[in-house]
Amino acid sequence: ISAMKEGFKLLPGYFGRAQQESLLQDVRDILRAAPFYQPTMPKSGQPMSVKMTNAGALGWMTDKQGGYRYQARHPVKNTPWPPIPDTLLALWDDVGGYDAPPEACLVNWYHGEKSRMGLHRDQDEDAPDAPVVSVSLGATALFRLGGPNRRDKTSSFRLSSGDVVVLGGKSRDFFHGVDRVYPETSTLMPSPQRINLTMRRVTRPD
Ligand code: MD5
Ligand code: FE
Repeated sequence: ISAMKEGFKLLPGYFGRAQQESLLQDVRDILRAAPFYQPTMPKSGQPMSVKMTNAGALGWMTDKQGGYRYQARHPVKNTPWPPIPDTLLALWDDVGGYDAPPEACLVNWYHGEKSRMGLHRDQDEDAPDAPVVSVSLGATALFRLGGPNRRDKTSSFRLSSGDVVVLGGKSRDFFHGVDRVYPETSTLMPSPQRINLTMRRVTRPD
């Protein structure tokens, strides 16, 4: 691992099968209160190939009119997001190394072989010193991590069901994306579905 990737941590198989199933049930509970919605890109209105929902006091969202932002309510139901599951709060405490709790848990649903996420940076948070903690469930994904500039060299690796990624330090600001999900790589959900849970601190703690 290069010095550039300092603060990036991959914890393969952090969650075993039983815990993955329990987390998937937590996601189903989130979906009852906050179903997946179709995010669209700012200005163009282009639909993303990933569907999203959130848990926590704040949820990340995007639409044509409002652009990227955090808000306290589901964009379709206009109800507060459900709470972040205890298992994920415990994960944050275990690996986050940050005093304040996460405020947002974004749920990304890769629901077909065409689902991907283009190279981007996570820059909508006001607590840049806080890490990002993510959990992968279901189909294996090809993940790409670059540097602080879009043109920086990238390295790719696979994220499998149960893997945890912690982005802290400099890597917190690095370009990253998901190039593809591989079919028939997990029996947790019908192929080729992948769910990524990403916890973030959004506001600066007092
Ligand atoms: C995913 N999600 O698998 C990806 C990667 C997102 C997002 O990028 O913004 O929802 S999850 C791992 C991750 C998250 C944030 C930053 C970095 C990796 N990173 O800088 O490498 O759905
Ligand atoms: Fe991201």
